Amino acid sequence: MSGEHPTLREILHRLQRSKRILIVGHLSPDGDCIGGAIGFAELAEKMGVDATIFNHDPLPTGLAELPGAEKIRSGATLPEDFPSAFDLVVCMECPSPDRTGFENLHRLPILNIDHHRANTRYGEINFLDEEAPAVGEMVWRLFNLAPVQPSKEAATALFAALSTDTGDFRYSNATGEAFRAAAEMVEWGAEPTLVAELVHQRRSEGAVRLMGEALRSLHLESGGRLATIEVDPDAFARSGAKPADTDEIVNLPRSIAGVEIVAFLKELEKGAVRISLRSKGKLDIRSVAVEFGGGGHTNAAGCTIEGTMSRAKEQLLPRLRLLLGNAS
Ligand SMILES: [Mn+2]
Repeated sequence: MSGEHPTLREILHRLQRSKRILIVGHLSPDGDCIGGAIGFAELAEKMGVDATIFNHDPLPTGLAELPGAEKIRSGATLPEDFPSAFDLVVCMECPSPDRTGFENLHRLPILNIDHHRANTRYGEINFLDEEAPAVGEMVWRLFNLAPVQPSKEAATALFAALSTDTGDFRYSNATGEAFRAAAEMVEWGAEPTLVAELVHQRRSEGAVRLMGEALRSLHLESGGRLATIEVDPDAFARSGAKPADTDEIVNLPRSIAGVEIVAFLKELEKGAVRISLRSKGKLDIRSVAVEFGGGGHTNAAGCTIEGTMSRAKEQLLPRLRLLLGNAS
């Protein structure tokens, strides 16, 4: 087994040597980690391996209705029969083990599946590809080689992974390969319309009202190239939104002509500001997130800054202006 760059065949062989695997996604699971996990679980089951999906955090509204998601369990601590009932852990798009929210995963061998650039290679096997548009696409590749056929359910889950991570095939990672994968998933029975409904038409009233609260804070600067938008605990209280109801807010300023960078600042409790960053084109927003202890991708990244909202902006905005300055 080559730990450095395992082949798809080596990964399938390692899976086949297992009897019961535990698949774990990252905190605040998203479409890619959920869809990738559902797809991988079916691949394992069809190869005769029992699979359990267990996340630290519950599924977001909408994606919780994805066929297959009903099998996903969640909890603050690992299942009681861990590690004895399992012989392999599969981490689905976790750049480091702590992103799972669990400790002690290392009591079992780990298969580490990820497409983040800064993955710490913590697995016995590291199936890593930073060029991959989604981990769902990486699972699709495994299915293509495996002697089993994915069901309509697995195909839809993998399509959900791919379409959410490519922003409905709008981001720069929507490569020819991504479209080829999507085409095959649809041929396997994936339902793009269902996925679009679950992703875009399952918001709570509070989530939409929170968008209104956030839009009132919208601020443009640097000649309209940099947009900030924010929500604080009062905005959550007024709108009736939950902490997870913020997915779409960072995208609102992105629709404005001329905006190249968006910073969405979310203060859930006094003293810490969670920041989602988005950029267009070659602007590497991840480089800024990393400076504040965060991570992500070239055009989508995040970090947390301790302190008040105004203090967070004082630290963050000069760095974003610098990134824009270097690009112009
Ligand atoms: Mn992903």
